[in-house]
Amino acid sequence: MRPEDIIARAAAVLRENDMGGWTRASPTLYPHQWSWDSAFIAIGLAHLDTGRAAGEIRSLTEHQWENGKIPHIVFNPDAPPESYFPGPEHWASAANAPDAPTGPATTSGLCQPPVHALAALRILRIAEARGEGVAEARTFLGQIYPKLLAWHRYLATARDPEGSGLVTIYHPWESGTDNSPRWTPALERVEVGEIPDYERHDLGHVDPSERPTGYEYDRFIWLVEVIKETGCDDDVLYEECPFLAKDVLASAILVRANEALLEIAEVVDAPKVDWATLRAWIEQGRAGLEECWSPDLGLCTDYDLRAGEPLAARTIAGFAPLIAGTGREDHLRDLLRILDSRVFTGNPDLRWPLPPSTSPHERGFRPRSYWRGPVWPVMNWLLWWSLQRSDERKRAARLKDYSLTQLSDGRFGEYYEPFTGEALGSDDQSWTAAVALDWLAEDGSGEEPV
Ligand code: 9WN
Repeated sequence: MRPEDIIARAAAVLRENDMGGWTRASPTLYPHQWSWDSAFIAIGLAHLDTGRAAGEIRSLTEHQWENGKIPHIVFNPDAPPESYFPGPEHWASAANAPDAPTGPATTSGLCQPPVHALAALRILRIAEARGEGVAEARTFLGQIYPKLLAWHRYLATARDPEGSGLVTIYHPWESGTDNSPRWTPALERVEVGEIPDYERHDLGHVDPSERPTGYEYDRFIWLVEVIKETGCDDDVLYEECPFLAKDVLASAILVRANEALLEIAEVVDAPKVDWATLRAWIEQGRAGLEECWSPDLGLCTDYDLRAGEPLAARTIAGFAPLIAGTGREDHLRDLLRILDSRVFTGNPDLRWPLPPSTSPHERGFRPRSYWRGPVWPVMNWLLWWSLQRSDERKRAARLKDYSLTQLSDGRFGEYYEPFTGEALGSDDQSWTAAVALDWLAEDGSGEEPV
């Protein structure tokens, strides 16, 4: 496929998944609105229509919880009950949680990594680069700013009562990298109680070898039961949730999101006290990530708060300091060395030198299984964006070029087998189409100066 054909197909995928003001994550497997998907989708949409991109974020934040949480799923009231599990009926009891929003649409009680402020700022920058819709984009930022500030405040307080600068999660779904070996030891420590009978609709859409196992799903569903039982109460979950972990990838994204929000604060002329708060959160986030450095792996590692020990695994999340654009010079050098090495993109058996979600050198590596090995275009985008910002332009360009080669099959797969390049999971995945649009944008917005 030529670049212009990729652009046309990607735009068609987003059109097809447009549910009228918000975008489903994919046509069959994921018929609802997912939080971090929407942020990436907005970045892609901005190249087609900045107003529609703003609408994507706006519609998501209409379902923000009273405590500031942006829910991980906003359920599509028109999706049939058998389309996704756990769906709105399953989460319905969480709708009675004191902080849950009122209104017809139900949400899940979890959250996902906070990419939203990055997307919101990109909408303005893209509008500026195109010379179109700038005033509207500024108005949008004015409206969205307090909501994003409340969201970040929730993460910095309820999800970090220790003031460590690191985001706590109660469920692997909150990390967005669900069955990654990052979480295996913590998940193995979870004792499953009584769970309702359930049917996995995902297995009707995708080959089971590409999805999490039954062992993992039982734990996922048990954790949902525990979380619902507490009314999604953060204080209680801190005491009782059998899975409680510090997530370095979400924390790195939060550092960048706080930087973006600081820029937005300037655009909307927010009170100076907010600027100081945002700066403090950025510093705290950087310091927290520094604490998670593993000299043995040359990567950053998550932390299991329940067991009181680091979760050592060679996964894409280990590049968190690079994503946050922070850390000691020697650590950043180590990260780049590991990225280029056989542990990640230098593995000679790879179809393209693109980072597998889990290193082929890791014990839990499975080349077809979801976050245990496949290459995820959206993660390539995040690394590409971070490399550019760290002035690693050559590496960034290489990552982008190979990613586009991968996507020239026109399937817009959710993830790809690292050795064969086969598209896996869902086809026509919205965020894959969105990042392709951003990579191929000719308005110069992707090359914004650091
Ligand atoms: C559970 C929608 C989402 C992504 C996640 C990805 C996957 C859901 C699932 O799909 O998770 O939230 O059912 O597997 O892991 O990152 O946001 O694309």
